[in-house]
Amino acid sequence: MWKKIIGFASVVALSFSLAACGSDKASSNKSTVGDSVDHKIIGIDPGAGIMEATDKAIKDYKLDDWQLVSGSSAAMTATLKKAYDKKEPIIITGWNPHWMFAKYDLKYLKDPKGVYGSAEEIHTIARKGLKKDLPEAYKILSNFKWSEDDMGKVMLDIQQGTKPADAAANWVKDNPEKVAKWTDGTKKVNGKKIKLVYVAWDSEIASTNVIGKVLEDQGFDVTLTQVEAGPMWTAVADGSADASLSAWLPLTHKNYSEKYNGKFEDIGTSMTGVKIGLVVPKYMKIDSIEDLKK
Ligand code: PBE
Repeated sequence: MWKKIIGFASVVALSFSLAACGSDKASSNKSTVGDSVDHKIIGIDPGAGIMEATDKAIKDYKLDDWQLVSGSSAAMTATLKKAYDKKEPIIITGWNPHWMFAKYDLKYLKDPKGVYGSAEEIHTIARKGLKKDLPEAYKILSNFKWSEDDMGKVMLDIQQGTKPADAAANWVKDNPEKVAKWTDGTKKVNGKKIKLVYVAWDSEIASTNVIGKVLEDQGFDVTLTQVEAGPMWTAVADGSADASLSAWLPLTHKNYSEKYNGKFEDIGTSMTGVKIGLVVPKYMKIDSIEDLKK
């Protein structure tokens, strides 16, 4: 009992000090935006292309005293939620499509130097020889195309607590015409094994689970394996995985695609007009990456 009281007291003390720190940050008495966020940009997994682009942004915009914090997609969105709920300043590495833009009022910081590229696309990459070994799967994977709206539905469903496989099955059930286009002209198979690799980015969790479900319905024995970005490219290049839906090009994964040039096949674009960059809540007064220098 005594211990409990002490524990409780220290929790109270801790939350008082956190609250004090929070209100300090929210007010405008911090002189620069850098000070208001401790010169930190909240990033995701270290292998993500957006992390490399952000390292470059820090160099190119001469943000010398800034630090890119690595973690994961899930940790980043949790940190965003915490700040957003208290209207505190925060700068994150963000991308579209992502459910966070539906849930929060956010904006991209302008990137006058073009560090984050412009017209990014999501590509499907396959191991060499997939066409010969699994022609039906190859065809479905190359036909796979959907919109930001389509992916948004699956992402929101998952975000609201539905298991990724169930969210994918819901979407497949609701969109038979789109699925029919992807499977058009292919025959069902009988338990052929196929392995897809993906990274735990919300956008790729959605696409990989949807195609996984479609392939399963076509008779494939599907394995979805979650890995980091580097190992994902390596697995497709060395043939230990059959394909991945997580290749963002031309800029985001430029280094990976150059490293494995000639060792994989780019077999289709599932979405165009996607985007990466630095993202902040709309309640922040800054508009451009240049503003981080002030
Ligand atoms: N992303 C989502 C990935 C690609 C997909 C933008 C976080 C990246 O930066 O590599």
